[in-house]
Amino acid sequence: QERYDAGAIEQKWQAHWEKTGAFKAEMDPSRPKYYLLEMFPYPSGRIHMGHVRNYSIGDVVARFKALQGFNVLHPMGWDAFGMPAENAAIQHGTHPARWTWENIDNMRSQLRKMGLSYDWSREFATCDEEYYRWEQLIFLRMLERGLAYKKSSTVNWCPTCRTVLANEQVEDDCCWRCDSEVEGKELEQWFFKITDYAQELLDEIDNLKGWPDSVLTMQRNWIGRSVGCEINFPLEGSEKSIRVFTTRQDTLYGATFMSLAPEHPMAAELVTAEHEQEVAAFIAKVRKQDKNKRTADDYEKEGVFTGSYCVNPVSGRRMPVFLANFVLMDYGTGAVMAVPTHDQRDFEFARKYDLPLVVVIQPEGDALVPEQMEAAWTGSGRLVNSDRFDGLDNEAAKEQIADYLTAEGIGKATVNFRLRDWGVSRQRYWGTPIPIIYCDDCGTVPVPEKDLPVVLPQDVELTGEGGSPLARTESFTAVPCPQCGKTARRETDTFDTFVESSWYFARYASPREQEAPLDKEQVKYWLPVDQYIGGVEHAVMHLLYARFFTKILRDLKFVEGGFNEPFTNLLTQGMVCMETRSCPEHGWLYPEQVADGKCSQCGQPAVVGRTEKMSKSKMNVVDPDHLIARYGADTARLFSLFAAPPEKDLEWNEQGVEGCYRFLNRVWRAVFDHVELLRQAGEPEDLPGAPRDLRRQTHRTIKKVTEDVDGRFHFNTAIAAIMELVNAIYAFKQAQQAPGVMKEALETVVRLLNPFVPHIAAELWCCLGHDEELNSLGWPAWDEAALVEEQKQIVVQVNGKVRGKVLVAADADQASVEQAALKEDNVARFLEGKTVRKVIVVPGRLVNVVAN
Ligand code: ANZ
Ligand code: ZN
Repeated sequence: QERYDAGAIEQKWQAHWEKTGAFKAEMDPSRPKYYLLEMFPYPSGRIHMGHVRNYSIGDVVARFKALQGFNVLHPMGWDAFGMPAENAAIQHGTHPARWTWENIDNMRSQLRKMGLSYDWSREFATCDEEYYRWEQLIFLRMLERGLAYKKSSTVNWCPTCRTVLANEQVEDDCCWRCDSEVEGKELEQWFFKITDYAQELLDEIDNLKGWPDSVLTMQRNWIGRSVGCEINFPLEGSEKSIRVFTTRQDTLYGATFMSLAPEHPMAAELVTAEHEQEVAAFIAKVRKQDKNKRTADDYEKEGVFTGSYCVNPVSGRRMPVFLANFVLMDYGTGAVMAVPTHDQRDFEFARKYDLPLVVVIQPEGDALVPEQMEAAWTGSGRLVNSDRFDGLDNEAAKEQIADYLTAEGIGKATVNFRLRDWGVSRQRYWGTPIPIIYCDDCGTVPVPEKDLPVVLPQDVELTGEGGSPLARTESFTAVPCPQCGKTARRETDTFDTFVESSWYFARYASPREQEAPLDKEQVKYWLPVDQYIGGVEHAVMHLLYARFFTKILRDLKFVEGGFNEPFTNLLTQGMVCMETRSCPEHGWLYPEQVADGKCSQCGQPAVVGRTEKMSKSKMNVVDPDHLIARYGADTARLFSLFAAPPEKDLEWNEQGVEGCYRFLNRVWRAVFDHVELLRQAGEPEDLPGAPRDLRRQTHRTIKKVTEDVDGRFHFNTAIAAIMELVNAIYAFKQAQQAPGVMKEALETVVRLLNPFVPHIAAELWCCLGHDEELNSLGWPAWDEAALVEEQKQIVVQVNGKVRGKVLVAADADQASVEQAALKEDNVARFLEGKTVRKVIVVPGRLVNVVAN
């Protein structure tokens, strides 16, 4: 008998699949397609258990769908631009390109060892010129349509390093390299007009039935539609007015002061000479505060009086104009009418600066008294102190006041979105060059399409100082102006890497297309992605940008045929977690640094800490390579699928892995123990008792696994059912009498295991004497008839009246049915003292006892 040698089997089948092009996808309009995609990895160096889990999940679905007869597209590639490559270059002196390609080679070979059913012929990396050139084209077309534009915006600036920092490079408001305090700096940057699509992106969320609700909610909140009014407040002693955005126009009569963002363009002209110094100091202070923190509820609310006043347009009240740190310039109009009685931030602000409170919403019960309020009343109520609107319910008042403002020309109803345009400029080297040229005479000139791609130069000097190395690379920046021919300068910013990941899924349909970003025919056939799988950390940005780009591609006519939303179904898988362990002397410990619960360096007991997401920083990681070398890819796959449902966190444990390995060995032995017998066996015999029971379990397992996997991803329960079937096979003692039943059961195990552990399944199939490949066989179907319970319920009547029910074997003969009926407790009671004259048996249904 052969031993289960995972390594040898896996190599053999991986080579076989590669040679036969087993997973190569070809457009075939006669067959239904299924496009399965896992979020492509960033080539950071090595794959980790999170990848193993993500790709194992995807691979089950891809293989299952293929077995079901779908024409499956399952591609893989690399999200290859980004900062880590640049950082590695600065720290270790390797070129980002070299670092990236080496990592890709590494990770590709790691992934290959997992036996994933990818169509590798479609592989690409986003740093391929052949990919990003099309991104540059899309950008130029967006520019033509006004969907890309340039405006000034604030970036993180390190005054010491004299460089722009990405958000990830700012730690506690300080530069990650030199620790000096980061400043905001205004720079001209490129933006994509995603706000044009805000309403559509919001509306179509309702159609994304195959997405988790939590993700949809996050997208809704991110888009953040608010319905309210814009209202003009005339400035005292001026023709001008300040415009505010409010969702609470019902509180308008309670507005007692005005709060502007410190960045508000009118701020300067509003400041009176007397307040100039104080205001300047305040603006400088706020500039250093983090925008995201400034608006948080628990952030200290601060402001400064400008010296100017405006007028409440309905109450006529004189309102002092303040600058306040919690008002942001890039939301609404950058100005807030402050209603301290009904807005908590305004309340705190008013208490701090001693500003007046006027109650305008009166809740049911005790009347609010401004002097006694401890917090703003933000609930509902009836209007008071509001002139003609007094007594109205505040929801009704919102509408009526909006109408009134429109009629009086004071304001109007508006909708406001939280979503901002997408800033895509990055002052980085390792990214897609933005195809723009600046000419002193002609201004901003797009690179002509015929001159694409603008290739990212390789010979740059990466020092990490003084901004983007592209800006210092003369051979790149100096370029003749396409319009006048005079020497001009190239744009040296590159795109945010989220741009590449916003359309890669479409490029997989025609990855080698030479004439356009996408081949329309291919896209029409393959897209949308039927099932997308990835981490929930991408719930907002990546998924929203991908949805936005799909609409851009549609509107720019790069695709046709109603391709409108990129991902029909979305599965967000949980994290892979593991216990952390540390030594009082040596800090965090890798699992292999702990032996018998002790630190292997000093022998002190290792302290078991919290179970957390696997991460190198806490050393609670398992290297997939080691795992595969020790147990094989099939065990690694099986464990990541069996240990938890995909959307839940998975806790790593060695015993679980061992258990999966033992199970595969058990399957292996079950086959080899019977291999001779099975080669001769024929169709399953129809024998009562144990053979029929095993048959029934076989078909029930097919049904359960099919239903658990198909669209539900309950892999853990599916695998558990297969394990039970294997137990039943071991318990079956009639293999000699019913070899056909045994054969059916064992072959079913192999076929059901195929999507989960494809190597061992293929090998066992072969060993069972089949020439035909397992993958060409299709997914097994269950036989309804075989599912039927062996026992049947029979109704028992005495003289035509129902007196009881009995369970009998479905194929029981008349005599035994009759006996069982007469013995039934209740029936027996009715027959007491009577003589049975006749027993009529209607097979499978009913027994009538005639007695008197
Ligand atoms: C007056 C008012 C009274 C407000 C009241 C609320 C309660 P959402 O729902 O998020 O859209 N606001 C408007 N622009 C702002 C800005 N640039 N920075 C900070 N806050 C701003 O919130 C809309 C509310 O947020 C607006 O309604 C405004 O305060 C504030 F009892 O106006 B409200
Ligand atoms: Zn610095």
